[in-house]
Amino acid sequence: MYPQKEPIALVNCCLPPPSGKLIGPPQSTLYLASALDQQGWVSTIYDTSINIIPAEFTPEKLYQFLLEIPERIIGISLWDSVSPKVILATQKLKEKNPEKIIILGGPTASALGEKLIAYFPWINYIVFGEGEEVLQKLLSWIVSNNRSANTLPSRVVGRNKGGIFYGKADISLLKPTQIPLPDYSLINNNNIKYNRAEIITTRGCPFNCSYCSVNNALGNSIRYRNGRHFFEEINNHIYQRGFDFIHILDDNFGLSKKRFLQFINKFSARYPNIAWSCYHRIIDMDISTIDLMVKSGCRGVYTGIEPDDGMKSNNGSKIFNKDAILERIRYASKFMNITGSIIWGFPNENLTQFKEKLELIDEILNFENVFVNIYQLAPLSGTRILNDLKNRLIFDEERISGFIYPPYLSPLTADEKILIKENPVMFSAFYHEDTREFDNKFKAVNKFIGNDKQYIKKF
Ligand code: B12
Repeated sequence: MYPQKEPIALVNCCLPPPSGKLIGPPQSTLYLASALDQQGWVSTIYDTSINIIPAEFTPEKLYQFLLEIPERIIGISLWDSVSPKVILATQKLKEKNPEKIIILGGPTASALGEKLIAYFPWINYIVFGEGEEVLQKLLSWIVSNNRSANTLPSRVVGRNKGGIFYGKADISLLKPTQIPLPDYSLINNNNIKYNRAEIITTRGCPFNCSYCSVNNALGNSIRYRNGRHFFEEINNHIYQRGFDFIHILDDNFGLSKKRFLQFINKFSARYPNIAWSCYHRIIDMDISTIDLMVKSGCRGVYTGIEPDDGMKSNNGSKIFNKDAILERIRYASKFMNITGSIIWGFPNENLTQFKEKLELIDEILNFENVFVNIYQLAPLSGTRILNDLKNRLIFDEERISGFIYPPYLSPLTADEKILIKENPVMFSAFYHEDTREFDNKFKAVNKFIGNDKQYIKKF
């Protein structure tokens, strides 16, 4: 018999970054571990991104990694980029150790839900959405003697001998201030490997961009943490962990202008010698906002240069507001790094719009301190664009988006390719649109960037 509250493993199954890249502790598993800790559950965080090197990241290596985990219950954060590896590695793990209990959560688990259990019967539970409260309820349920669907949270799907069952107990979204602060003592001796302090000050996104999958896990509305709550976290990074740079992970930190300006004022008053960076829509960064950002220590902005940043044309499709984008990047890049990402390969993007994107990149790269990523569209699970494309997707290992599977990683194994080909619904992010227009664009991009799947250029 297992005692009540047995230890649990939390695995951040993230693609390992290339060497030299800045990396922060995984927020997802850290939040989960901190919430579990408050309820008396002991968890250990395992992170593939710091313990496996990119060139060795194969399903077999992941299996070996999971095999060494002593805990019986293993919760894994699932992302599209790693899902073939996780599926193959957990299958092997369950063959070797059938008593292991596999729980999948995170972006891909939230998007695919019960399909994962139906297709891959060695997976025991799927958790949809935020896990802080749900996971401890699921764990209590697993170790209890009274296991009825009525007492299982409705955001859990499970498998037993009778097939798939759904939790029925109501559970609501957490208010951000109810969520315990990430407790960095829980990453123990791995602390040394994480070289960037990161925070996220919101949960969810009010938009529904066709290519983005954030709403699946965190909801289609935005919930803000209050300043007191997240400044306490910033304080810990600076005074307990010794960081002098804070990277803010919110998808669009400037969404509420009022809140953004409050942050800038408070930050510069409290920490005159600490720098920060964030994700921000470039179109919302007018000159006076940029000045305030710079004054408060902002040294980097990551921004999507997307059709969504443009204005509507007469026929309703999105076009670039090119001059406004250029003006903002020209000015901001005098004071900070600007990393722009452009996605190409939208089905409704005509060749003229596509060429405009390439020309814009050329112009942006004339400025100093500018980096550009050119990404092939990856139809992520649970996205609107996948819904549009689902009947005309094709898998070609030479044309996998570098967004989802960068070229510095170990090539996909034969097993992974078979799995992906057999299950387009589950692994759509590795596919692309099967049209001549896509091929033409693919060739044009390769000509432009010189055959480099993940293009990053700095002047
Ligand atoms: C930080 C970040 C990264 C970091 C990774 C940090 C890490 N985990 O090690 C870096 C920069 C390396 C990165 C890379 C990539 N990312 Co990224 N990233 C983010 C970002 C901005 C924040 C993630 C975060 O910390 N969120 C806050 C936490 C609290 O939320 P959460 O992670 O969803 O976790 C909660 C729940 O999902 C759930 N949960 C999560 N795991 C588990 C596990 C269990 C067992 C349970 C029960 C519950 C559970 O509970 C958590 C707490 O409530 C998100 C966008 C976003 N706002 O979330 C994109 C996002 C997660 N990334 C995304 C993508 C596509 C990528 C890349 C594939 C592509 C790229 N080039 O960016 C790579 C590949 C990474 C990989 N894992 O293989 C997509 C995921 C899509 C998908 N379905 O896979 C997102 C949603 C962005 C988007 N716009 O679509 N990313």
